[in-house]
Amino acid sequence: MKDKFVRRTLALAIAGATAMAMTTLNAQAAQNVTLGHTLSDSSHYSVGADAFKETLQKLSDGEFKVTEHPSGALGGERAMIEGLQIGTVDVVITSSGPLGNFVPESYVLDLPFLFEDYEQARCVLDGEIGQELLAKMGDHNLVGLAWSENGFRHMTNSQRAVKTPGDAEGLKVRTMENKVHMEAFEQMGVHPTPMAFPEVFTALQQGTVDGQENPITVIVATKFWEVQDHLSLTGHVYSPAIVLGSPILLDGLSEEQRGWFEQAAEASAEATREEVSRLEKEGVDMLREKGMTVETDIDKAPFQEAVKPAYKIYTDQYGDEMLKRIRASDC
Ligand code: EAX
Repeated sequence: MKDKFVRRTLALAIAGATAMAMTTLNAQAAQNVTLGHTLSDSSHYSVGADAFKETLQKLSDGEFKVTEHPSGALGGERAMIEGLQIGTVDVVITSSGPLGNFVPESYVLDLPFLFEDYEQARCVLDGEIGQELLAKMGDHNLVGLAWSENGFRHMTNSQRAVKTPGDAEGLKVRTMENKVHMEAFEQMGVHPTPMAFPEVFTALQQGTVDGQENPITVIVATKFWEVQDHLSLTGHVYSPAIVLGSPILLDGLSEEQRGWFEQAAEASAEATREEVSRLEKEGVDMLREKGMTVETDIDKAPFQEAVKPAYKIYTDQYGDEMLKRIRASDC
């Protein structure tokens, strides 16, 4: 009798322990993927993060679980790219802003007035040139998963309406930590102040800088209307975004698993581009409603002329091969 009781208790205990072990195993099987970006959870990057998450979780049948960290919770874009290299972050959606510091080949994309419209930019990035640049990330301890999108950048400031480079002269403008952008703005006569994105809102609020430049998407998602009165649709540069992965995570995966990450990044880029296109249409009206004055009728020629020396500075340092190929492409 006593024996039977002991045996039953033992059997129950073993069953319980096995169930617990199985639960732990299952929990371990879902590997967490940390995804970071600088924009709010209502932004086009967040739409892209959702698509990444859904696609990866679905393709891997729950083997990977994605946690999104928006609003610069993991730091600015430069810090997050460093995080990918040392493995503290797994996936980052970032503008090309600080990318050239790590992968100089990407600077060509930051040249002002390089692309005429969204169609051309997307076509180049999706084609041979874009794919080649994506593969280059691998030479710099990063994994290029897909080109996504931030949008054409426009200038905002708290001081005055800007219609010509002359109007912008003397303004203190926050730029990304990107030397091609900084040189271009310097040529325009503004005082470029490089700064990580998470610091920008406060810098504008406190008047450390007069203005900044970003696509409609970012101006909307960051509520810059609260600290900026004037918007000029200068469209001075196309701002690509990229979905980057950490080699520390991705190099350890099977080919199949890596394929899931690539497909998730492509789904992310597609969803983001759709959101950019939508906001490009609706965002300007919304910013007007929020009280910004919007200069839509900008003659781009004098801006283009003003930033020309940036091309020479770029080609002197990096050559003109890539630039020529982009210009000669069918896009
Ligand atoms: O990637 O730094 C910037 O202005 C970027 O456009 C922003 O972080 C979104």
